[in-house]
Order: sequence, then structure tokens, then C-alpha cells
Amino acid sequence: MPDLQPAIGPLATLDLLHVRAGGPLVHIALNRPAKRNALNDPLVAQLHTAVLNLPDAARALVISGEGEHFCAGLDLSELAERNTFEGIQHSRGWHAAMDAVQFCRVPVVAVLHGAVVGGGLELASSAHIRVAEDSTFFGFPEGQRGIFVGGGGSVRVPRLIGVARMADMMLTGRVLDADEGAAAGLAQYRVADGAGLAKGLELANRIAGNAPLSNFAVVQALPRIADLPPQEGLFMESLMAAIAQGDDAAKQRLRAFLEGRAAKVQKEAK
Ligand code: 1HE
Repeated sequence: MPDLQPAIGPLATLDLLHVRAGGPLVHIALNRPAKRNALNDPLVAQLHTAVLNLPDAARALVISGEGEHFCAGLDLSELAERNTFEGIQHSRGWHAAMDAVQFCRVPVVAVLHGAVVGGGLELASSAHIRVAEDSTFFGFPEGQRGIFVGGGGSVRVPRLIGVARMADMMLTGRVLDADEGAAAGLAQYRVADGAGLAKGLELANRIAGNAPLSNFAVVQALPRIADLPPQEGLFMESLMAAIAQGDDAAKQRLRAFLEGRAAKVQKEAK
């Protein structure tokens, strides 16, 4: 596992984030623990900047939160003064930042603990893989606060758990614990408290070992194909498959397997 060190250069100037990097891995931690990593405008802007400016060597990214919670969602203290048009601009700013996560140059693993609520769940749902520690709880308090999701949650979360579950969470304030969230589709991995970051980095390290073009196809093509009508999706799949398999990395890897030099598919060790 690569040794991660505090990032240097522009990433080191982002005071609301802790950014560490090593080898092919980058770890960004939201660093506003006194406010439970609530997403104010500067934090959203810094996150956006960070994911657009990963070191050239980066092949996978882990996002987590400092302190007792992953993220308490929108910073509610910023909300009161906005008028309607400012509200639209604000939401579009979040969309740009969350899109930058979802369509990041490299796959993104979110490590979740404590509150993953409102905009925090919108951020988590922009990642490609979510690891939930025991303490994790998922909620959409927007209904109780008199607002609506604005950071892409109504687009991304129903694709993970369905419209009915999200509607339930928003209408009734239902909070899902880590197991319920994982069973519903909000997390693909469940780990004990304190074990999330190691698991997230282990997954990121595995991801970083894939051919970059395969990872690119998963991050960029897969969600777009899933949103297309079937015939258009199948056509785009053929194009993406041919592009990936024409790459040198694919040729080398296929040759390695055929010559007995590559790992077989094996059951996961439990
Ligand atoms: C905050 C926020 C916040 C905490 N905005 N300041 N999100 C919510 O409705 C969630 C609101 N927060 C909570 O329910 C709780 O704070 C938590 C369950 C997340 C954590 O509880 P706890 O007991 O660990 O912390 P705390 O004592 O409630 O909060 C500590 C401080 O963080 C406190 O400030 P302080 O100055 O009094 O110390 C809180 O005010 C502050 N804080 N959460 C602002 N969210 C693009 S649209 C997205 C729409 C949404 O995300 S709506 C959901 C908003």
C-alpha cells in the first residue's frame, strides 16, 4: 500500500480539506469537523477545485470526513439570505462540483461514518463506491427543513435506491442505519467503526491497478449508457468496448493471461 503524505502545491492551500497523496492514490478529507463538515460555499468550491486538480499520478481517489461525521449536508446558516435566483445559482454550483466527483478523471471511493445526510448523501452518491462504517446513518432532512435536495440527489439517489425509498426518506424523515443503507443500495461495503479508511484505500489501490482506460470507461461511459435507451446503449457499449480493447494496456493484459502470467478470478477471502 502506498504511503500517503500531505499534498503539496495548490491542493495544500485548500484549508477546508485535508489532502494526502502517494503513488496512484489521493485521499481528500472534508475538514470542517466543528460544523460536522457541513457544506458551505467555500467547502464546495474547494472540493470542486481539488477533484479537478488531482496530481498527474492519481489513479483513484478516496473521499472521507474528519471528526465524528462524514457530512451534515448543506450549511443551513447560509440558506436564510438567498433569494430564488441565487438559490438556482447555488444549486447549479453544487451540480458542477458533484459532477466533477462523478465524472472525475479517476474512480472515487467514499468512506462514510456518522451522519451522511442531505447534501452529504448527495456527495456520497456522486462517488462510484461507498464504504459504510457501523456508525453511519443516512437521511434526507430536507422535508423537515422545508427545502428540497439541490445537489443532484434527486437524480443520483433514486438510481441507487429507487424513487419510493428516497420519497419515504424525504417525506417521513426516515433515517437508515448502516446495514439498512447498505441493503437499500447506499453502500457496497460495510465495515466496523474505524476500519473505513483502510478499506477505502485498499479498494482504491485495487482500482488503481486496472488499466486506466477501463477505469475511464466505467466512470465515464457506464452511467451514460445506463441512462440511454437500450439500442443506443448497446451501440455505445460496442464503441467503448472496441476502444478499450484496442489499447496497448488491454493487449498486454490479455497476453499475460493467455501466457499464464496473470491472476485468475478467485473467490474473495472472507
Ligand atoms: C451545522 C450543520 C448544518 C451541524 N449546517 N451548521 N442538514 C441537516 O439538516 C443536518 C443538521 N445537523 C444535524 O442534524 C446534526 O448536527 C448532526 C446529526 C449532523 C450532528 O449532530 P452532533 O450532535 O454531532 O452535532 P451538533 O451539536 O448538532 O452540531 C455541531 C455544530 O455544527 C453546531 O454548531 P455550533 O456553532 O453550535 O457548535 C451545529 O449548528 C453545526 N452544524 N450541522 C450548519 N447542516 C444542496 S441542497 C442540500 C440540502 C441539505 O443538505 S438539507 C440537510 C441539512
